[in-house]
Amino acid sequence: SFEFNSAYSPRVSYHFNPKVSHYHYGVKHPMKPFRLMLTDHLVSSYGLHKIMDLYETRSATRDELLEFHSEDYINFLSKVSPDNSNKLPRGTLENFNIGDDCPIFQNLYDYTTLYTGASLDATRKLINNQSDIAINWSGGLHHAKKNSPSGFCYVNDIVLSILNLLRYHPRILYIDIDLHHGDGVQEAFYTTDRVFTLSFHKYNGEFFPGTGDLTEIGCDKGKHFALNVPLEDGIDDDSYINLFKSIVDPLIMTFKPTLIVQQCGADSLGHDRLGCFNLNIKAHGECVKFVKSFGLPMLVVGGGGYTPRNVSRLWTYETGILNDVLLPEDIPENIPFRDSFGPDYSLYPVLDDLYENKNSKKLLEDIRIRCLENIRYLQG
Ligand code: ZL4
Ligand code: CA
Ligand code: ZN
Repeated sequence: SFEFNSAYSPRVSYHFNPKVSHYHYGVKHPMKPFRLMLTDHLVSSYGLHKIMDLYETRSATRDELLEFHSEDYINFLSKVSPDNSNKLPRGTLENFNIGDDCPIFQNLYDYTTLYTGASLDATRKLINNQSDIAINWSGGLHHAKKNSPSGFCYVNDIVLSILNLLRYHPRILYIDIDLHHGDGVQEAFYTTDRVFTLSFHKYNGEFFPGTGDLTEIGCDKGKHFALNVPLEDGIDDDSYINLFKSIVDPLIMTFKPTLIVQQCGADSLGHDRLGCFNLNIKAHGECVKFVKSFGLPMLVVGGGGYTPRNVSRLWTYETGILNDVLLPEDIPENIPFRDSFGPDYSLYPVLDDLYENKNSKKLLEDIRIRCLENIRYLQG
């Protein structure tokens, strides 16, 4: 049902546990784990599951979470429930940043260990050199901190994966194309020169999480090993792709990572419920294709994305890209929930007609120049 693009195909593994899609943050909460089920159905209806190594993933263990998170916080996460949360000592929920963004829901701890287990399984395949590219669309929860959840993220599966990869890889590049700043990952590796963190995001000092200015470049040994690309509303396909390539290319050539972790948050698409960018699915995918073209091992994770039908379209399209196959535009007939993809039934409907592009040519050029200056420091 699809054409292969090239003779060489990387060994791709796909890590998923369908259980992860059955958890609920709350009826009106924008984060819908159900989007992961929709993605999995679309991936398999395109036949992609036949050309990848598929793994039904395990749950992460408590000890694995403790490699980054504090014991107090993990004890709290594993014991708290909607039934006992009102009986905790005063201030406990506030202390752990529990609220509208990060609510206590039924079996919360099991949810966190499931998406984290999938990232750690994917990481293990890369470490054992049994995959060139390992995918976990249920991961990518980049805001979680050592002591607390933040922005819909409870456990930082990315930080935990990178900590494991660092045992075998001297230099890891982290690239985050979620609409939001990858603050949790940046913070965890802010003082090391072995992990370079790069995030593209909406930034005005107010927009969540409030960090990600160009001036945040790392400190101590990690100085110049963090880079932020703050953008205004409405950025379009060409501006984003050009900026992305003109930063990522010299960065890879200079930093020379031995592995790349890419967070592919889908809230940078146009028409996202929480979004303000104008990206089409093909443009987002072009950034993944470009990173892949360097031929380095990759851990690919999901992240944000609040219009479930477009999240599943995007991650299916990107699963195709990572397997070097071009998927036909028409959504296959045999898929459950096919109605979600109407009336166009296209894998990449037009999403770019919504917001005015507030990123002037001059602004983008200034950002590019300042980013390239930062990258030049790496040569020492
Ligand atoms: C909601 O409707 O900007 C949560 C969150 C819950 C349901 C019922 C409660 C209604 C939008 C968001 C009141 C909600 C008030 N419900 C939420 C400063 C804020 C304090 C909380 O993609 N209010 C906080 C987090 C961001 C803030 C974005 C992105 C994650 C990721 C990786 C995290 N928090 C203002 C908002 C709703 C809700 C509606 C919401 N929260 C939108 N943006 C935020 O980077 C996965
Ligand atoms: Ca980002
Ligand atoms: Zn986001």
